Parts: sequence; structure tokens; C-alpha cells
Amino acid sequence: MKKFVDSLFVKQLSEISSNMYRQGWDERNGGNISYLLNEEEIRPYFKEDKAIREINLTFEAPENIREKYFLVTGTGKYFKNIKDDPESNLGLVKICKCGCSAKLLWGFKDGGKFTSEFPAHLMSHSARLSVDPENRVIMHTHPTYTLCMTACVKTDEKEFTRKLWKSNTEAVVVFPEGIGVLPCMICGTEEIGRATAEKLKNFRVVTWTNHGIYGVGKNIDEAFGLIETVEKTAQVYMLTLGHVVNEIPDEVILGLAKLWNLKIMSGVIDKPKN
Ligand code: 2HA
Ligand code: ZN
Repeated sequence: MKKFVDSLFVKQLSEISSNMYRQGWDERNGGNISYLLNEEEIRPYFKEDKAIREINLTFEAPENIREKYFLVTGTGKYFKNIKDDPESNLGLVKICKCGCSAKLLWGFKDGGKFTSEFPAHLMSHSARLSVDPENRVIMHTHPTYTLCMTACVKTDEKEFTRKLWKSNTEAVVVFPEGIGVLPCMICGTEEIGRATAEKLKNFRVVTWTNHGIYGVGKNIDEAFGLIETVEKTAQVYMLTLGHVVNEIPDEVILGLAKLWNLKIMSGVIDKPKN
């Protein structure tokens, strides 16, 4: 039997968390990632679903993610340590049939458990699957300039989106549907989980004011790519704040939307005047 620690999934999560750490986004135990795996993907590593132990969930998992497998980062674990010791810092769990607990199949070797944001992750997976059956990754991190921007811009989705689109021509192309914005809330709770999941029905990227960001996608590259584009754009916005003389014209944003055949968030860019 192949060893799960050598799987591509563990390798991908280890690589991306090291990368995110190097960006300075995941100080201490900041950030968490979950990756939905299917049965065919895990069978080469596990003959059957043999639980090392059961871990209770603090909320009821939504129906469409029950009996599903998630590779997830651990609570209190540091992104910088995942690569050298994935088996302590990551865990593979299967959500039970009734949605009240998770079977640990691999990992959390030192007795640990999944991230404190697991409610937000599971609710977000559930919400995303309802609008995009291919979605598999939920990624949460604390990118510096995005945090700065959440402190400087009103918690208004259209205004936040407009400021991003007007700062970097890539922005509208990468997230034409705009960006979801949540106010400052208490993290780790079911409430913030529900609010995030609700936003993720309309957006693939959502900010948590004064805290960080959630990005999603069908694979790690997509989720990371969204977050890094927002962060790069927020960096441009913050570094140029108060100095801008060449803002991206509305016509260029509309031209990009036309060129790439994008359905852009309405009410952000004014209709061209003729
Ligand atoms: O896991 O980032 O939001 C640590 C966090 C909590
Ligand atoms: Zn966080």
C-alpha cells in the first residue's frame, strides 16, 4: 500500500503552506486550508476507512458534505512547519453520516485536531458545491496589504471591488464577479462560518475585515491565484494611496470585460457615456 504522506495532496499542501508562510501571510498559527478529496483518490493509500480516532464537530455538518474526505490543516499548527512534519500538522478526516463527528484516517499524529475555522471551512465547502460542483479547496490566510486595505476602505463590496479593479488591470480579469466583504467579526465561530459561506455563493474570494481573506477554487493553484491577485492589487492600492495620478479608466475595465467576455459585477463601473 502506498503511504499517504507521499501523496501528491500532502505534497501540494506542504508546498503551498511554505510558500504562503514565505509571503509573510501566515504568522505563527495563522491561516488554514482544507482540500476535498474523493474516494478514488484516497483508496490507493487506505484499503478501508479505518479511524485512528473520532473527533467531534461543534456544529452539524451540512448534508452535501457528509461522508466526504477532507485533508485539512491542524489547530494551533504553524504553516512553516507543515513541510517538515506533515503528519503532525495535517489530518485526513471523513465526515460521518449524521454530520456530528469526523473520523481521523491519517495525521494529527501528536493528538491534534483540525483548524478552529473548520466550521467555516465545512460550511464554505457546502455552499461552494451548491453553486460549483468542481470546487475542492477553501483557503484562509492573513495577507498584509489586504488587511491594510480592509482597514482603509469601507466594508462595502462595490466600493472595495472598484478600488481593486481601478488599481490593477489584472483584477477585473481574475475576479470579474467582484470581492465579498465581511465586517470585523469574532473568528472561529459558527456565525462567521455561516456569513462566509453565504458570501461564497456569489464570490470566490471574501475578505474578513481586520483579519484576512478566504479564497476558493477547484484546486490549490486557483484558490491561491485568486488570493495572490487580490493581495498584489491591495499592495498597489496601499502603496499608491494619496499619490495616484493615473487611475485605470472605466473604459479600460469595460474593454477588458469585453475582450475576455466577462460578466462583471454590476454597479461598480459606470456605463459608458455616449
Ligand atoms: O488558524 O487564522 O482565523 C488561525 C486563524 C484563525
Ligand atoms: Zn485567520
